[in-house]
Amino acid sequence: MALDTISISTALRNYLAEKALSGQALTSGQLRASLVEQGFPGAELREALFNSTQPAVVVDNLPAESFGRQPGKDAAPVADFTLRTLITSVGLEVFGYPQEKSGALFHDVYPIEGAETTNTNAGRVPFALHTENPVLPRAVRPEVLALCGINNESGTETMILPISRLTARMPADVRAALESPIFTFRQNESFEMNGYAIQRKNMVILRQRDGFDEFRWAAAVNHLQSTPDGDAALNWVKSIYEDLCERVVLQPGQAVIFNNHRCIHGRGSVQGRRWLKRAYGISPSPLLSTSGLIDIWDALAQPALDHTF
Ligand SMILES: O=C(O)CCC(=O)C(=O)O
Ligand SMILES: [Fe+2]
Repeated sequence: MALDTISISTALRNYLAEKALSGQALTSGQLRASLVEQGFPGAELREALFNSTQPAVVVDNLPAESFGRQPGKDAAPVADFTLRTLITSVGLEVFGYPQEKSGALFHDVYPIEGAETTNTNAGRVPFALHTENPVLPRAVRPEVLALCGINNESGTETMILPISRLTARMPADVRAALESPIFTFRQNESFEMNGYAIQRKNMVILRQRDGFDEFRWAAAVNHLQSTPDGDAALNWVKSIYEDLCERVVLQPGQAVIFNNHRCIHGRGSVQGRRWLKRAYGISPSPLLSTSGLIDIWDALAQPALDHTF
């Protein structure tokens, strides 16, 4: 089985390329309305992401970023606009955190010198399957992630596993353990918290919501010790997840968008040049500032949020 792919029309691609470079500042509402008018398949994407057991879609025939740009040095306005288009088209807002990448809304993903052997998106060694920002409460975790290819000379695979595929094979005792509040999460290294580190104890990894299984999974190294049953359940997941996942080599003009509560994702090794752009999407919320930021300190201090998942 491969991931579903939606290929947009060439007329739409040309429209997006022109808008991306027009310098026109559109609100989300204006952009959404113009996408509907142009026939962008936002409703189809939304249906897949929120109402199906395969909540990950590859979008093809998007405008490609111009050649010769360098990650970390040059802007990538076409890729940024593509990500904004995808996320806006499904009714969500692009957002970031002041404590991650200085509040950037669009993140450069490429191998960084000195980080080659880290289990992060800046590494070259395989990056284990994970949920994005699992240490944070659900209300401020990305609901969807979108990744857009700029250069993938290294032919690196992005791996995506819909959780329903995992739970369909899961023994009852593993499920019971993953639904027990016995797991600890800690923050990703990409967060800058004045030297503090967030750790969240007594959390479950798996639960049902709105009729779908949701998963909260740190890349292998970020789960601190659990109980023996918990550790056995973690090992069961790790023994099977790579065999079950889908793999896509994102090329220029291709993107993938997926539900971050209902999929885990990761990446193969990076041997040559590679550059993706990444953005997070979330439903409109009072926690979101007008510039699209969610302050982690504020979110963690909110007594009204559900901090249990
Ligand atoms: O590079 C990729 O394909 C995915 C990396 C990743 O997990 C991320 O940037 O969140
Ligand atoms: Fe990730």
